[in-house]
Amino acid sequence: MPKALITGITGQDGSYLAELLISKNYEVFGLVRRKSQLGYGQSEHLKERVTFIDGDMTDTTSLVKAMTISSADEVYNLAANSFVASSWNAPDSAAEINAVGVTKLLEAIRFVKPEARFYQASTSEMFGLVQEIPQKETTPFYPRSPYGVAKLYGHWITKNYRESYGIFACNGILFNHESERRGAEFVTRKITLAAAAICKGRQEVLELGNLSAQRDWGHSEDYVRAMWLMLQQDEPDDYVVASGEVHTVRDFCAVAFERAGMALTWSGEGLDETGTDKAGRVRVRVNPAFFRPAEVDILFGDPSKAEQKLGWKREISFERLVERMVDHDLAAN
Ligand code: NAP
Ligand code: F7E
Repeated sequence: MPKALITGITGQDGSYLAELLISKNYEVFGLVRRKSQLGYGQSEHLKERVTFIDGDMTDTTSLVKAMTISSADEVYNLAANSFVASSWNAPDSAAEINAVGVTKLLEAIRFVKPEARFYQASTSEMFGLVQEIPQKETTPFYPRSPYGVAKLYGHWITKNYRESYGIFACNGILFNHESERRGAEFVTRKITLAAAAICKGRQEVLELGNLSAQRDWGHSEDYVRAMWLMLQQDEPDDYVVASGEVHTVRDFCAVAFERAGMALTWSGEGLDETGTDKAGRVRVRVNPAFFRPAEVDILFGDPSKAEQKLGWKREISFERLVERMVDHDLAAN
């Protein structure tokens, strides 16, 4: 029975990856940090099937212990402060968890089980102020947030441990992926939760920042499959994982509100732009408080390498992603 250690198991991707590995008969271990409230986040339903290990990405000893206890054949490093906007509020912490934490985990692997295979959750945010459209593995990086800068360090240290010590280490450069388990602060879930709440009469209006930001959105269930595939290859490598389609935040709102039974009409420009329902009520408006100090205007990935070399293909379309999220939030509220 192969053994896998997942950091970030309480988050969106960690929970879907744990389900995938359990379905493939892995023994799954998950690193969990202490919080003021007990619980396993998005993996609560897996608590009988996962062995949870206390630890923290900022604490080397706990990572060495996690490697020793699990003796993992595959290590998936999904732990991060993953909310870009908050990385300006806590930049040191972004660096400690998302950057130096990767080195700590690689060192733990090197000392405890250097033959273990390692997956690093790299990100399209490293492309930031994009130098090429669409972005692929060879596109130069230009991160635009403390989050993106920290992740770029994590990306390069992963490559460096591959080249320095021969560790089977892969970077998955994943573009935005969402789901019914997405954190409520990310724009997609903020929209689907609001569409559901407005539909049920519990909220009047949704306030957003940059409606023109463009993202390449897929479903987490599809993307965790790519993570696993990377660690099953003969050689370690880095891959872009993306849908190959781009949509604006405005488009996402339009599809979500339509699904919730409220088609929107858009009018105005910039800070005055609004989305209005059939009865003329403003349902979406812009609030400058949600703009970022430096924006990433467009992320648009080319997944050709992952498709050709890994045989990966996304199965859940953009429209289906939005429908699933809205339907879930309508049913839950
Ligand atoms: P998420 O839902 O925010 O989950 C992040 C996980 O990291 C949580 O389990 C969190 O634990 C854990 N974590 C944070 N700080 C930690 C620490 N100091 N020690 C141990 N664990 C810690 O994120 P996600 O969407 O699943 O993303 C997974 C990974 O992929 C992240 O590294 C993210 O940066 C990266 N990524 C995500 C996307 C995307 O679109 N989703 C795209 C590219 C890359 P708590 O529950 O204790 O907070
Ligand atoms: O923002 C704009 C915002 O916070 C998307 C993380 O998983 O993907 C994610 O990072 C866009 C941005 O995700 C609001 O300005 C407008 O342009 O959902 P988001 P993100 O920043 O793209 C990457 C690949 C990761 O690696 C990250 O971990 O939407 N936007 N209005 C807004 N965003 C938010 N959150 N809230 C708004 O009101």
